[in-house]
Amino acid sequence: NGDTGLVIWLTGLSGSGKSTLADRLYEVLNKKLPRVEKLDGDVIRSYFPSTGFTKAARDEHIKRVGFIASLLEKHGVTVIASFISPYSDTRKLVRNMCGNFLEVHVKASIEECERRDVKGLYKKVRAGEITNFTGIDDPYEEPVNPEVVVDTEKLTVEEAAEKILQAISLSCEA
Ligand code: GGZ
Repeated sequence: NGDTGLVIWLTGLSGSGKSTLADRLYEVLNKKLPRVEKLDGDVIRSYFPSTGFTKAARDEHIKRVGFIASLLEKHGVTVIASFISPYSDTRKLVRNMCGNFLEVHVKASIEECERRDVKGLYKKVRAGEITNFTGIDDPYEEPVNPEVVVDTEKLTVEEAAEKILQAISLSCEA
């Protein structure tokens, strides 16, 4: 209803479509709700380049942004958070920090993500230039009971956004 905050947490592999979906959700929700903010892993990391990719580094990063999301939520902001956030325990921790929490698994197979290779990162991984890459030589723990799953190999960005909007009863059709 615009008064209560909400955290929409997008988790998924690099190249699964999190940022694209976050951009689209932001565009739509901004027209419907008074306060919307976006938190993106790649963007936030660009300000904190010393944050690495070990479990400890990822956990600290995710807890930090989860905390920020919870503060924004407390002030009635609808937060669209997109982070690989590969570890179940850390996602659970963030869920418990927040009040209204919608976990969205942005799902695409590792083969499809590598085929897309939007940023050429998978190519670098194969060339041995990047290690500890999620889904290749680092784990991605699939969400067991996410509120929403969007399969980006089957759905368009529009359809995926619509599925999330329906889950929060803010359908475009409504
Ligand atoms: C995973 C990596 C790695 C490694 C660089 N593993 O798809 P992108 O490129 O644009 O976004 C990814 C980003 C990961 O940031 P997150 O904050 O979402 O990750 S996490 O939640 O796990 O902390 C990817 C790029 O950084 N990238 N090296 N080794 N992704």
